[in-house]
Amino acid sequence: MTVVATAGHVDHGKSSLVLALTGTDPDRFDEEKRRGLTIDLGFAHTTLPSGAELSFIDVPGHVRFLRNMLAGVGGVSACMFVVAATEGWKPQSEEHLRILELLGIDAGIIALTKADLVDDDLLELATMDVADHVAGTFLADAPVLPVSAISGLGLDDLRNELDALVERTAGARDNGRPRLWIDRVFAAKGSGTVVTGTLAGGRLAVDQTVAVHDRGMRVRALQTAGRSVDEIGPGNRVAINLAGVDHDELERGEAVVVPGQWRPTVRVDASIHVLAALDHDLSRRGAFVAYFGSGEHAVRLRVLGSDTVQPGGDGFVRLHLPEPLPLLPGDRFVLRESGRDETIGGGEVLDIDPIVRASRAAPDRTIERVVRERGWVTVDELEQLTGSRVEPVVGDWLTTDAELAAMGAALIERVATAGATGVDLASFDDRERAVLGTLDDVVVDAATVRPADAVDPFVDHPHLAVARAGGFTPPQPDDVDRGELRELVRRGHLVVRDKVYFHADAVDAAASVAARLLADSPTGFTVASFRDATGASRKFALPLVAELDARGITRRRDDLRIAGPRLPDA
Ligand SMILES: Nc1nc2c(ncn2[C@@H]2O[C@H](COP(=O)(O)OP(=O)(O)O)[C@@H](O)[C@H]2O)c(=O)[nH]1
Ligand SMILES: [Mg+2]
Repeated sequence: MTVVATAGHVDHGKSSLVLALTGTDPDRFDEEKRRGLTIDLGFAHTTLPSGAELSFIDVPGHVRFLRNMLAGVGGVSACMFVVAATEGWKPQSEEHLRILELLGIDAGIIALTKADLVDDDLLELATMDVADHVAGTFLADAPVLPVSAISGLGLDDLRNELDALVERTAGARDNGRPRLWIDRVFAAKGSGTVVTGTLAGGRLAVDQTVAVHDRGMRVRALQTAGRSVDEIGPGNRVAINLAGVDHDELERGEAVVVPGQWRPTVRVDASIHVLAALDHDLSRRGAFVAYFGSGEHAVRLRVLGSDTVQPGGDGFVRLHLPEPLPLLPGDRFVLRESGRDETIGGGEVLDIDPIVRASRAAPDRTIERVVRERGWVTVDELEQLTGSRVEPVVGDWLTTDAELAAMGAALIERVATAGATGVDLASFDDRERAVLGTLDDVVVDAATVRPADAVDPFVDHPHLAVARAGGFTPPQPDDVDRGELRELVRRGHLVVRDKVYFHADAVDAAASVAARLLADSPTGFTVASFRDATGASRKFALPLVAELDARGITRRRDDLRIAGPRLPDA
């Protein structure tokens, strides 16, 4: 489905043309029918000759209802621009064209209505008049079709041109991030709250949880073009029946989104183009309203860089919104001055969470800037900020080369200072741990980080397990390389005495045995009683006792061993 908005001066035949093309009168309200005047948005859909589906959003042309016009064109990608051949270009033709341009709408066709009321000469004049006014705009090459909603003149050609328009209008993008700016809210008999809008950015499905602001609700039913559907993709007019919310709790201008995918914001940096026809500069003085999506929001603004932007000029502004909106870079807006009731200009959101002071902000749409300004940002956070998902640099994080190098150096320093004892892994935060994993100069084992050169490569030597299992009676390490055996001893993993290689733990255990024996008989113990206590033969008991003597754990007095200065507690 392609959604097309009408545009053009009041009374030029927009609503009549939509009725003639679709059979649906877009003027929905009694007052509209009575006055013959569109006040609010109207909706109608039709199937084109090719079979393609097209939805119209019919907007009011009267300047007094411009805010409703803005709500209608906020979500469309193409327009049907209407100019009455009888009257030609009028002020609201001009303002609507400017607004469509500011919103970045880039496809459309022009219907020269009321062609039944003018002769060929006038028709030709009107055609030239229109061509003059759209020169240099996105409508410069658009077909101009004389039509009559009354006589039916040109309607078949118009339908074919609408088909061609649908063909050349880019399909809606699916980023897995649906957003529907609400343009109508009502209570439907028997089913409760219904909102309508043009779905963009992703799909919605029945039973899905959605949110407006931070309030959760459930999609109870979905309709498009009058049909019920279980699921609907972007680019369609959609009516959502919502469970869990009352119709008077919602209003036009709010957005239905999926919770957690957005970072609603009250402050954005944006580009701004000021209309050339404006008779004054844009400065912070004035009461402004900004139109985002289908909504109208009173905003405060500050021009970034210089203090003003001249008519016809481009600049940057920081906008302060009264309520958080789920925006992303690339969203377009129109800025009006409410006091003077005039359109100032419009632009594109560049940063939804500006963190640099306004005096120094230089917004653009690059990911690099967002990363640079923050130093560190997770890929999830970046997606909320920019709508783009990119590969992390380290862990879940993105950062600059300089930040990464600085943190790496600081971590190496911190670990080196701790030396071989190392630093508890728990004392590093998420980001530091991710960076530690990339450093060659440090080693992370279970819970400790050590300098790589302080890590003992012999701790896992296979013979250590054999020696430990041997306890007080270890096997001879005949199969171990002599050099390695020397290292194992030098590093304190093995203790050699009288050619027996004990595991260091066995010597500690022997010290405990000695302490126990001396607690029982403080006058001393014999090698025989030590042998009985350890269960080791004399061949092993003698070297063990000799080692204890050498360490000052025991001392020899005749045939007895008595307490030495290093005897542990029993
Ligand atoms: N003769 C003639 N009258 C038209 C045509 N289109 C609209 N009108 C009349 O012009 C008036 C305004 O039309 P409307 O569709 O409400 O204009 P809108 O304000 O642009 O929506 C109505 O009285 C219509 O009947 C047309 O093609 N030919
Ligand atoms: Mg109308």
